Amino acid sequence: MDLKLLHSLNQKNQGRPPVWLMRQAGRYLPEYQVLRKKYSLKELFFTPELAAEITRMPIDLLGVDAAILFSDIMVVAVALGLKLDFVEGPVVQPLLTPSIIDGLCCDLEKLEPIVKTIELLIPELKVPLLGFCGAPFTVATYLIEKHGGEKFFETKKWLYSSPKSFEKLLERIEKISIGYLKMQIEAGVGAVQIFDSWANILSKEDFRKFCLPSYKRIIEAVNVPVILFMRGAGAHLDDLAGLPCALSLDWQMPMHEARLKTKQTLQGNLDPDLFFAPLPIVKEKTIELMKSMQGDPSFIVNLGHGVKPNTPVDAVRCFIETVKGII
Ligand code: 1CP
Repeated sequence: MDLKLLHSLNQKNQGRPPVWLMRQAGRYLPEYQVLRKKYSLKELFFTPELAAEITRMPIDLLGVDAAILFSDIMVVAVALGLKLDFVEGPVVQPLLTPSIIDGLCCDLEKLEPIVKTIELLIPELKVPLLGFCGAPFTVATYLIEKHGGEKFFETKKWLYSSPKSFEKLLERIEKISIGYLKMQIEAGVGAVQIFDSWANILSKEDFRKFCLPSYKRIIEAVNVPVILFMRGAGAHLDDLAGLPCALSLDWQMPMHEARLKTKQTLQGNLDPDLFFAPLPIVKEKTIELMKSMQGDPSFIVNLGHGVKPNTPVDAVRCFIETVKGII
Protein backbone atom coordinates (compact mmCIF):
# COMPACT_ATOMS: atom_id res chain seq x y z
CA MET A 1 0.00 0.00 0.00
CA ASP A 2 1.29 3.47 -0.95
CA LEU A 3 0.70 5.40 2.28
CA LYS A 4 2.18 8.77 1.29
CA LEU A 5 -1.17 10.54 1.47
CA LEU A 6 -1.88 9.26 4.98
CA HIS A 7 1.66 10.13 6.06
CA SER A 8 1.15 13.73 4.91
CA LEU A 9 -2.20 13.86 6.67
CA ASN A 10 -0.43 12.64 9.82
CA GLN A 11 2.25 15.29 9.22
CA LYS A 12 5.16 12.90 8.86
CA ASN A 13 5.72 12.38 5.16
CA GLN A 14 9.29 12.02 3.95
CA GLY A 15 10.60 12.48 0.42
CA ARG A 16 8.35 13.71 -2.36
CA PRO A 17 4.80 14.80 -1.48
CA PRO A 18 1.76 12.70 -2.44
CA VAL A 19 -0.31 13.85 -5.43
CA TRP A 20 -3.95 13.46 -6.47
CA LEU A 21 -6.48 15.77 -8.17
CA MET A 22 -9.93 16.94 -7.25
CA ARG A 23 -12.35 15.65 -9.92
CA GLN A 24 -9.68 13.21 -11.08
CA ALA A 25 -12.35 10.63 -11.92
CA GLY A 26 -14.33 12.31 -14.61
CA ARG A 27 -15.10 14.08 -17.78
CA TYR A 28 -11.61 14.73 -19.20
CA LEU A 29 -10.88 10.98 -19.38
CA PRO A 30 -11.88 9.31 -22.70
CA GLU A 31 -12.42 6.03 -20.78
CA TYR A 32 -14.99 7.83 -18.60
CA GLN A 33 -16.73 9.36 -21.62
CA VAL A 34 -17.30 5.87 -23.04
CA LEU A 35 -19.24 4.84 -19.91
CA ARG A 36 -20.97 8.23 -19.68
CA LYS A 37 -22.45 7.71 -23.18
CA LYS A 38 -24.03 4.44 -22.06
CA TYR A 39 -25.33 5.39 -18.61
CA SER A 40 -26.89 8.36 -16.84
CA LEU A 41 -24.87 10.00 -14.09
CA LYS A 42 -27.25 8.65 -11.49
CA GLU A 43 -26.72 5.12 -12.80
CA LEU A 44 -22.97 5.63 -12.62
CA PHE A 45 -23.14 6.90 -9.02
CA PHE A 46 -25.51 4.19 -7.78
CA THR A 47 -24.17 1.10 -9.60
CA PRO A 48 -21.30 -0.17 -7.44
CA GLU A 49 -19.38 -1.95 -10.24
CA LEU A 50 -19.50 1.13 -12.49
CA ALA A 51 -18.65 3.62 -9.73
CA ALA A 52 -15.74 1.39 -8.65
CA GLU A 53 -14.46 1.15 -12.22
CA ILE A 54 -14.48 4.95 -12.61
CA THR A 55 -12.84 5.45 -9.20
CA ARG A 56 -9.97 3.20 -10.34
CA MET A 57 -9.44 4.95 -13.69
CA PRO A 58 -7.07 7.73 -12.58
CA ILE A 59 -5.08 5.27 -10.45
CA ASP A 60 -4.54 2.87 -13.33
CA LEU A 61 -4.19 5.46 -16.10
CA LEU A 62 -2.29 8.23 -14.32
CA GLY A 63 -0.71 6.79 -11.17
CA VAL A 64 -2.07 9.21 -8.57
CA ASP A 65 -1.34 8.50 -4.87
CA ALA A 66 -4.98 8.48 -3.73
CA ALA A 67 -8.35 7.39 -5.05
CA ILE A 68 -11.48 9.45 -4.46
CA LEU A 69 -14.82 7.71 -4.47
CA PHE A 70 -16.74 8.38 -7.68
CA SER A 71 -19.93 9.83 -6.24
CA ASP A 72 -21.41 13.30 -5.78
CA ILE A 73 -21.99 15.62 -2.84
CA MET A 74 -25.73 15.60 -3.62
CA VAL A 75 -26.41 11.88 -3.12
CA VAL A 76 -27.54 12.76 0.44
CA ALA A 77 -30.66 14.31 -1.16
CA VAL A 78 -31.84 10.76 -1.85
CA ALA A 79 -31.43 9.85 1.83
CA LEU A 80 -33.43 12.97 2.72
CA GLY A 81 -36.31 11.51 0.66
CA LEU A 82 -35.94 13.86 -2.34
CA LYS A 83 -35.72 13.06 -6.04
CA LEU A 84 -32.26 13.65 -7.50
CA ASP A 85 -31.30 14.02 -11.15
CA PHE A 86 -28.32 15.48 -12.94
CA VAL A 87 -28.87 18.01 -15.72
CA GLU A 88 -25.50 19.77 -16.17
CA GLY A 89 -25.33 19.75 -12.34
CA PRO A 90 -27.49 18.21 -9.61
CA VAL A 91 -31.22 18.99 -9.62
CA VAL A 92 -33.40 18.13 -6.63
CA GLN A 93 -37.19 17.81 -6.44
CA PRO A 94 -39.05 19.24 -4.67
CA LEU A 95 -36.84 22.25 -3.94
CA LEU A 96 -36.95 23.02 -0.23
CA THR A 97 -38.81 25.85 1.45
CA PRO A 98 -39.02 26.55 5.20
CA SER A 99 -42.45 24.91 5.39
CA ILE A 100 -41.32 21.46 4.25
CA ILE A 101 -38.14 20.76 6.19
CA ASP A 102 -39.99 18.88 8.92
CA GLY A 103 -41.08 16.33 6.31
CA LEU A 104 -37.51 15.36 5.36
CA CYS A 105 -36.48 11.82 6.19
CA CYS A 106 -33.12 10.40 7.19
CA ASP A 107 -32.86 7.09 5.40
CA LEU A 108 -29.18 6.25 5.08
CA GLU A 109 -30.01 2.80 3.71
CA LYS A 110 -30.68 4.49 0.38
CA LEU A 111 -26.92 5.09 0.20
CA GLU A 112 -26.02 1.40 0.58
CA PRO A 113 -24.87 1.14 -3.09
CA ILE A 114 -22.11 3.61 -2.22
CA VAL A 115 -21.00 1.46 0.70
CA LYS A 116 -20.95 -1.49 -1.70
CA THR A 117 -18.73 0.53 -4.10
CA ILE A 118 -16.24 1.12 -1.28
CA GLU A 119 -16.30 -2.56 -0.33
CA LEU A 120 -15.52 -3.53 -3.92
CA LEU A 121 -12.61 -1.10 -4.07
CA ILE A 122 -10.86 -1.66 -0.75
CA PRO A 123 -9.41 -5.14 -1.39
CA GLU A 124 -7.98 -4.10 -4.77
CA LEU A 125 -6.64 -0.58 -4.26
CA LYS A 126 -2.96 0.01 -3.64
CA VAL A 127 -3.50 3.64 -2.62
CA PRO A 128 -5.75 5.08 0.13
CA LEU A 129 -9.39 5.70 -0.77
CA LEU A 130 -10.85 9.09 0.12
CA GLY A 131 -14.51 9.37 1.02
CA PHE A 132 -16.30 12.71 1.00
CA CYS A 133 -19.41 14.73 1.64
CA GLY A 134 -20.59 18.24 0.85
CA ALA A 135 -20.55 20.76 3.69
CA PRO A 136 -24.07 21.51 4.92
CA PHE A 137 -24.14 25.05 3.50
CA THR A 138 -23.14 24.01 -0.03
CA VAL A 139 -25.56 21.07 -0.01
CA ALA A 140 -28.30 23.44 1.21
CA THR A 141 -27.79 25.73 -1.80
CA TYR A 142 -28.55 22.82 -4.16
CA LEU A 143 -31.55 21.74 -2.08
CA ILE A 144 -33.04 25.22 -2.14
CA GLU A 145 -32.51 26.31 -5.73
CA LYS A 146 -31.51 25.34 -9.21
CA HIS A 147 -28.00 26.59 -9.84
CA GLY A 148 -27.49 28.94 -12.75
CA GLY A 149 -29.29 32.23 -13.28
CA GLU A 150 -29.15 34.52 -10.28
CA LYS A 151 -27.15 32.20 -8.08
CA PHE A 152 -27.97 31.88 -4.40
CA PHE A 153 -30.84 34.37 -4.37
CA GLU A 154 -33.30 31.92 -2.76
CA THR A 155 -30.68 30.62 -0.33
CA LYS A 156 -29.84 34.10 0.88
CA LYS A 157 -33.47 35.14 1.02
CA TRP A 158 -34.19 32.17 3.34
CA LEU A 159 -31.04 32.72 5.40
CA TYR A 160 -31.80 36.42 5.97
CA SER A 161 -35.58 36.08 6.46
CA SER A 162 -35.63 33.03 8.67
CA PRO A 163 -32.17 32.27 10.09
CA LYS A 164 -33.57 29.86 12.71
CA SER A 165 -35.22 27.62 10.13
CA PHE A 166 -32.12 27.90 7.91
CA GLU A 167 -30.06 26.62 10.83
CA LYS A 168 -32.54 23.80 11.30
CA LEU A 169 -32.04 22.78 7.68
CA LEU A 170 -28.25 22.89 8.09
CA GLU A 171 -28.57 20.70 11.20
CA ARG A 172 -30.58 18.12 9.24
CA ILE A 173 -27.95 18.03 6.49
CA GLU A 174 -25.14 17.85 9.04
CA LYS A 175 -26.73 14.91 10.81
CA ILE A 176 -27.18 12.93 7.62
CA SER A 177 -23.68 13.86 6.39
CA ILE A 178 -22.08 12.61 9.60
CA GLY A 179 -24.03 9.34 9.33
CA TYR A 180 -23.02 9.04 5.69
CA LEU A 181 -19.32 9.68 6.42
CA LYS A 182 -19.39 7.10 9.21
CA MET A 183 -20.81 4.54 6.75
CA GLN A 184 -17.99 5.31 4.33
CA ILE A 185 -15.38 4.99 7.09
CA GLU A 186 -16.81 1.70 8.31
CA ALA A 187 -16.64 0.40 4.73
CA GLY A 188 -12.93 1.29 4.61
CA VAL A 189 -12.12 4.84 3.40
CA GLY A 190 -8.85 6.03 4.95
CA ALA A 191 -9.63 9.76 5.07
CA VAL A 192 -12.49 12.05 4.06
CA GLN A 193 -12.79 15.42 2.37
CA ILE A 194 -15.53 17.96 3.06
CA PHE A 195 -16.40 20.13 0.04
CA ASP A 196 -17.72 23.61 0.80
CA SER A 197 -17.74 25.06 -2.69
CA TRP A 198 -20.03 27.99 -2.01
CA ALA A 199 -19.30 29.16 1.55
CA ASN A 200 -17.27 31.98 -0.01
CA ILE A 201 -20.49 33.83 -0.95
CA LEU A 202 -21.22 34.54 2.72
CA SER A 203 -20.09 37.47 4.84
CA LYS A 204 -17.46 36.61 7.44
CA GLU A 205 -20.08 36.93 10.14
CA ASP A 206 -22.45 34.51 8.41
CA PHE A 207 -19.57 32.16 7.55
CA ARG A 208 -18.78 32.00 11.27
CA LYS A 209 -22.41 31.37 12.10
CA PHE A 210 -23.52 28.96 9.37
CA CYS A 211 -20.35 27.12 8.29
CA LEU A 212 -17.54 27.08 10.83
CA PRO A 213 -19.43 25.36 13.71
CA SER A 214 -20.56 22.53 11.43
CA TYR A 215 -16.98 21.91 10.21
CA LYS A 216 -15.96 21.48 13.85
CA ARG A 217 -18.77 19.07 14.64
CA ILE A 218 -18.25 16.96 11.52
CA ILE A 219 -14.47 16.74 12.10
CA GLU A 220 -15.02 15.75 15.75
CA ALA A 221 -17.59 13.11 14.81
CA VAL A 222 -15.28 11.10 12.54
CA ASN A 223 -12.19 9.12 13.44
CA VAL A 224 -10.11 9.43 10.25
CA PRO A 225 -8.16 12.44 8.94
CA VAL A 226 -10.32 15.15 7.37
CA ILE A 227 -9.41 17.52 4.52
CA LEU A 228 -11.53 20.66 4.25
CA PHE A 229 -11.95 22.23 0.82
CA MET A 230 -13.56 25.64 0.97
CA ARG A 231 -13.41 27.85 -2.08
CA GLY A 232 -11.53 31.00 -1.08
CA ALA A 233 -10.20 29.41 2.15
CA GLY A 234 -7.21 31.77 2.09
CA ALA A 235 -9.45 34.65 3.13
CA HIS A 236 -10.61 32.68 6.19
CA LEU A 237 -7.30 31.25 7.40
CA ASP A 238 -7.68 33.09 10.70
CA ASP A 239 -10.75 30.94 11.45
CA LEU A 240 -9.71 27.75 9.67
CA ALA A 241 -6.23 27.50 11.18
CA GLY A 242 -7.70 26.34 14.49
CA LEU A 243 -9.49 23.30 13.06
CA PRO A 244 -8.07 19.79 13.58
CA CYS A 245 -8.04 19.03 9.85
CA ALA A 246 -6.02 19.51 6.66
CA LEU A 247 -6.87 22.49 4.44
CA SER A 248 -7.25 22.38 0.65
CA LEU A 249 -6.31 25.78 -0.75
CA ASP A 250 -6.82 27.46 -4.09
CA TRP A 251 -4.25 29.46 -6.01
CA GLN A 252 -5.14 32.85 -4.60
CA MET A 253 -2.68 32.49 -1.75
CA PRO A 254 0.80 31.05 -2.38
CA MET A 255 1.21 27.77 -0.45
CA HIS A 256 4.36 28.93 1.35
CA GLU A 257 2.51 32.04 2.57
CA ALA A 258 -0.29 29.88 3.96
CA ARG A 259 2.36 27.74 5.66
CA LEU A 260 3.47 30.79 7.67
CA LYS A 261 -0.06 31.08 9.06
CA THR A 262 -0.79 27.48 10.00
CA LYS A 263 0.89 24.16 10.82
CA GLN A 264 -2.02 22.11 9.42
CA THR A 265 -1.48 19.76 6.50
CA LEU A 266 -1.97 21.84 3.35
CA GLN A 267 -3.26 20.59 0.01
CA GLY A 268 -3.23 22.36 -3.33
CA ASN A 269 -3.02 24.60 -5.17
CA LEU A 270 -2.40 24.91 -8.92
CA ASP A 271 -4.97 26.60 -11.13
CA PRO A 272 -6.83 23.95 -13.24
CA ASP A 273 -6.50 26.29 -16.24
CA LEU A 274 -2.73 25.72 -16.15
CA PHE A 275 -3.38 22.36 -17.85
CA PHE A 276 -4.37 24.20 -21.02
CA ALA A 277 -0.84 25.68 -21.30
CA PRO A 278 2.06 23.96 -23.13
CA LEU A 279 3.57 20.98 -21.23
CA PRO A 280 6.92 22.69 -20.38
CA ILE A 281 4.94 25.38 -18.55
CA VAL A 282 2.87 22.78 -16.67
CA LYS A 283 6.14 21.18 -15.62
CA GLU A 284 7.78 24.48 -14.64
CA LYS A 285 4.83 25.61 -12.48
CA THR A 286 4.59 22.19 -10.81
CA ILE A 287 8.31 22.27 -9.94
CA GLU A 288 7.93 25.84 -8.65
CA LEU A 289 5.14 24.70 -6.30
CA MET A 290 7.13 21.67 -5.13
CA LYS A 291 10.20 23.84 -4.44
CA SER A 292 8.17 26.32 -2.46
CA MET A 293 7.13 23.50 -0.08
CA GLN A 294 10.30 21.38 -0.28
CA GLY A 295 10.85 19.10 2.74
CA ASP A 296 7.43 19.91 4.19
CA PRO A 297 6.10 16.72 5.85
CA SER A 298 2.51 17.96 5.74
CA PHE A 299 1.94 18.86 2.09
CA ILE A 300 -0.27 17.22 -0.56
CA VAL A 301 0.06 18.30 -4.18
CA ASN A 302 -3.29 18.93 -5.85
CA LEU A 303 -5.14 21.57 -7.83
CA GLY A 304 -6.91 24.51 -6.19
CA HIS A 305 -10.20 23.26 -7.63
CA GLY A 306 -11.42 20.37 -9.79
CA VAL A 307 -9.99 19.28 -13.16
CA LYS A 308 -12.07 20.86 -15.91
CA PRO A 309 -13.82 18.97 -18.70
CA ASN A 310 -11.74 18.98 -21.92
CA THR A 311 -8.47 19.16 -19.97
CA PRO A 312 -5.73 17.48 -22.04
CA VAL A 313 -4.88 14.17 -20.34
CA ASP A 314 -1.22 14.68 -21.33
CA ALA A 315 -1.06 17.79 -19.15
CA VAL A 316 -2.50 15.91 -16.15
CA ARG A 317 0.04 13.12 -16.75
CA CYS A 318 2.87 15.67 -17.02
CA PHE A 319 1.81 17.20 -13.66
CA ILE A 320 1.72 13.83 -11.88
CA GLU A 321 4.96 12.54 -13.38
CA THR A 322 6.72 15.80 -12.51
CA VAL A 323 5.68 15.44 -8.85
CA LYS A 324 6.81 11.81 -8.85
CA GLY A 325 10.14 12.77 -10.41
CA ILE A 326 9.56 10.52 -13.43
CA ILE A 327 10.10 13.32 -15.95
O1 1CP B 1 -20.35 13.48 -16.78
C1 1CP B 1 -20.62 14.50 -16.12
O2 1CP B 1 -21.18 15.52 -16.55
C2 1CP B 1 -20.19 14.41 -14.69
C3 1CP B 1 -20.07 15.63 -13.90
C4 1CP B 1 -19.97 15.25 -12.45
C5 1CP B 1 -18.97 14.47 -11.83
C6 1CP B 1 -17.76 13.82 -12.46
C7 1CP B 1 -20.90 15.61 -11.45
C8 1CP B 1 -22.12 16.42 -11.64
N1 1CP B 1 -20.46 15.08 -10.25
C9 1CP B 1 -19.29 14.37 -10.45
C10 1CP B 1 -18.53 13.62 -9.45
C11 1CP B 1 -18.05 14.34 -8.27
N2 1CP B 1 -18.62 15.45 -7.72
C12 1CP B 1 -16.96 13.95 -7.48
C13 1CP B 1 -16.18 12.66 -7.75
C14 1CP B 1 -14.86 12.46 -7.35
C15 1CP B 1 -13.74 13.23 -8.02
O3 1CP B 1 -13.20 12.76 -9.02
O4 1CP B 1 -13.35 14.29 -7.48
C16 1CP B 1 -16.84 14.91 -6.45
C17 1CP B 1 -15.82 14.96 -5.34
C18 1CP B 1 -17.90 15.83 -6.61
C19 1CP B 1 -18.17 16.94 -5.70
C20 1CP B 1 -19.09 18.00 -6.11
N3 1CP B 1 -20.24 17.90 -6.83
C21 1CP B 1 -18.95 19.36 -5.70
C22 1CP B 1 -17.86 19.87 -4.80
C23 1CP B 1 -16.60 20.16 -5.51
C24 1CP B 1 -16.63 21.27 -6.53
O5 1CP B 1 -16.41 20.96 -7.71
O6 1CP B 1 -16.82 22.44 -6.13
C25 1CP B 1 -20.02 20.07 -6.23
C26 1CP B 1 -20.31 21.56 -6.07
C27 1CP B 1 -20.82 19.16 -6.95
C28 1CP B 1 -22.09 19.46 -7.65
C29 1CP B 1 -22.01 19.05 -9.06
N4 1CP B 1 -22.19 17.76 -9.49
C30 1CP B 1 -22.04 17.69 -10.85
C31 1CP B 1 -21.70 19.00 -11.31
C32 1CP B 1 -21.46 19.39 -12.74
C33 1CP B 1 -21.68 19.83 -10.18
C34 1CP B 1 -21.33 21.32 -10.14
C35 1CP B 1 -22.49 22.14 -10.53
C36 1CP B 1 -22.25 23.62 -10.22
O7 1CP B 1 -21.21 24.16 -10.61
O8 1CP B 1 -23.11 24.19 -9.58
